Amino acid sequence: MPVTNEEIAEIFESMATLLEMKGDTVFKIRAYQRAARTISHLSFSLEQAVRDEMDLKKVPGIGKAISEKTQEYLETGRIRAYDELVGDLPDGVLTLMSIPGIGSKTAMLITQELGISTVEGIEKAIHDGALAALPRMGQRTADNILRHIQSMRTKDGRTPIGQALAVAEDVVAILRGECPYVEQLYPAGSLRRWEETIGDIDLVGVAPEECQAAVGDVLVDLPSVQEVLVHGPKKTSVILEEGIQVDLRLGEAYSFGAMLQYFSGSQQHNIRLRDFANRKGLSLNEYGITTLATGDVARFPDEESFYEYLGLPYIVPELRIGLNEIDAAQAGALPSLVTEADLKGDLHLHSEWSDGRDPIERMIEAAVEQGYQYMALTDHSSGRGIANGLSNDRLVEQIGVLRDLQAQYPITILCGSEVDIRADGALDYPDELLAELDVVVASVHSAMGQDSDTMTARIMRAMEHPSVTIIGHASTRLLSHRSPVAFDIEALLRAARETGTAMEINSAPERMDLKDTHAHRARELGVPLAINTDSHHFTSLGQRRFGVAIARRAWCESRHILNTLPLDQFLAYIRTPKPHRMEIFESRTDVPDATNFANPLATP
Ligand code: DGT
Ligand code: CA
Ligand code: CA
Ligand code: ZN
Repeated sequence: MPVTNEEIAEIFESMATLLEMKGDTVFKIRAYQRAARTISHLSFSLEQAVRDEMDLKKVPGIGKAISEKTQEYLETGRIRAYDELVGDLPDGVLTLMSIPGIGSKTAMLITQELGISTVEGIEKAIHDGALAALPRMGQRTADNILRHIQSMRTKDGRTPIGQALAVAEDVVAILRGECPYVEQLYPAGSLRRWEETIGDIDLVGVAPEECQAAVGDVLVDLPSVQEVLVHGPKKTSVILEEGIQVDLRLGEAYSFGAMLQYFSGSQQHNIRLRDFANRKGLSLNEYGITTLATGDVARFPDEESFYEYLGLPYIVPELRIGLNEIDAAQAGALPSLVTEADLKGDLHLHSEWSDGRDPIERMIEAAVEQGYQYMALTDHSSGRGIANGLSNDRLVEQIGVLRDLQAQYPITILCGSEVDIRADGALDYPDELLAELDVVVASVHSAMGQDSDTMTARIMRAMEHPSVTIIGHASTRLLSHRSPVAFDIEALLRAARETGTAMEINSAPERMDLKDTHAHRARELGVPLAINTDSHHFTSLGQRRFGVAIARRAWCESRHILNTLPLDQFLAYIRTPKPHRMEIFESRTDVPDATNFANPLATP
C-alpha cells in the first residue's frame, strides 16, 4: 500500500492537536500544523521523494524534526513520538474525538469533568442534560453531537444486566401468557448468574413434547423480533430490535435439572464440574448424568438432585464462576449467602427536593412497603448544580420536615445526605451541619478524570471525616456509559476498615458499584458493605436485587452487610463514633443460622 501525502499530513495534524491538549509550546504546535498544511498541498509524493533520496528539509515548512518523523513513518509505519502522545491521553479521549462535532478540547473537558470515555456515555450525558451544562456547550451543540452519534452507531456486543433482565422478563411473561402449557421457564446463562453484562439471553423451559415447537413459534412471531437465527422444535434463536439475542430451549420435566444446570454455566464451572464427575466415573451432559462403567443415565427434575447425585451440596448460580466453588462445596464451606429478605433498611434514597422524581412521603411509603425497619433520605448537596442539590438552609429545613413526618410512619426515618466529595476531598457541607445528620453517604460526582493517587487520597480524606457513614458508588462507573475512576481499591478498602467507614454496593443496575470482585475483597478485609438502591423514583427500591446479587457473587453472608442490622443495633452503630462502631458491626447477634439458597430469578 502506498503511503499518501494526506495520510502523513493527518498524522501531523493529530500531533498538533495532541500537543495542544498537552499544553505544549505554541511554536511546536504551529510547526506541526504548518507541516501538515504544506504536505497536503505538495505536488509530488513524499514517499517517492524519500525513495529518491531527496532532502525533505529543502521543502519550505518542513524542518529537521518533521523530516525525520516522515522518514520514520515511511520506514516503520509508526511515529514513536505520536504513540507516546496518544499513550499519555486519558482513557477514551480519542474515542470521543472520533465523534464528529467533538474536538480535542471538548473531548478533554468531557473526560475530565464527566469521566465519560465511551460513545454511549456521551449519549447518556446528552439525554440527562449533563453535556449541555458544560461550559461553552449548550443544548444545540449537544443535540448536534447526538445526531452524529446516531448516524455512526454500531452495536457493541454485550448488554448491561438491567436492560437484559427487563427484556428477558418481558419475553418470559409473553411466552407464559400465550403458552399456558409451559410449566417452567427461566433465564439461564449469564443472566441467571447475575453477570454485569449479558452476551445473549438464554431461556430454558419445560413443556409437553408435542407443544414445544409452538413455544418457539410464539417467540419468532413477537413484534420486536428483527431476525430469526434458528427455528427448530427444541431450540429457537432470535435477535430482537434492541440487538439482543434470545436463545430458547425446551425440554421435559423429568430431565429439566440437567438442562437448567448445563445452560446456566458458567462454561468454566461446567468444565470443572465435568472433571470432578469424570474422576467419579460419571459423565455430564444436558440430559443427565451417565455412569461410564454401565452406560446407565440418571435423570433429574431439578438442579438440587443433580448436584446431590454428584455428592455435592447445591451451588447457587451466582457462585458458579469456575474458581473454587466446587472445592468449597466439597468441603462443606459454601457461605449462607445474604438474601433480599435480610435487608432491614435502604440508606440511599432521593426525593424531589434534589433530583429525585417523587415527594418525600412517597419514598417513605415505598420503604415501608419493602418491609424495612429504617430508611435514610439522602438528597444531593448543593455542589451539584445539575442535581438541584440542597443548600445549607434547605437541608436544615428538610431535617425539620423529616422529624415532623416521623410520627406518621411505622418506620424509622433517618436524616441523611448524599454529600459531594469535592476535588480536594473536602465535603460540600460544613462540619456542624453534617454532624446533625444520622447517615452521610459521601460520593464523587465531579473531576472524575483525576489520577489514581489524587482520587485515592481524595476519597480517603472523606473517609477520615467523623460524619461520613458510607462511601457511595465508589468507582462512579456507569455500565457501558462511563469507565470507573482510577483508584487504588486495596488502599481504599483498608482505609475504610481503619476509619470505620462502610462501602456502598450501589444496586442501580447501570452502576453495580462496588462490583463483585471489589465487594469480595471488602468482605475479606472486614469492611461493612451497605446495599443501597440510590432510588430517584419510588418504584426503584426493588432494584436492591441487583445489589444483593453483587453481594452474593462476593460470597457475602448477612453478617457482612451493614443494613441487615436490626434497628436497635443499626442505631447503636451510627451513634458510636468511628472507628469504634466497628465493634458493633463485628459482634453481631442477629445472624440467622440457615439461609434460603433460592435464587430470586428462579422463583416463579
Ligand atoms: P454470555 O451469553 O456471553 O453472557 O454468557 P453465557 O454464560 O450465558 O454463555 P452462552 O450463552 O454462550 O451459553 C450459556 C451456557 O451454556 C453457558 O454458560 C454454559 C453452556 N454452554 C454453552 N456452550 C457450551 C460449551 O461449548 N461447553 C460447555 N461446557 N458449556 C457450554
Ligand atoms: Ca447467554
Ligand atoms: Ca446463548
Ligand atoms: Zn444518589
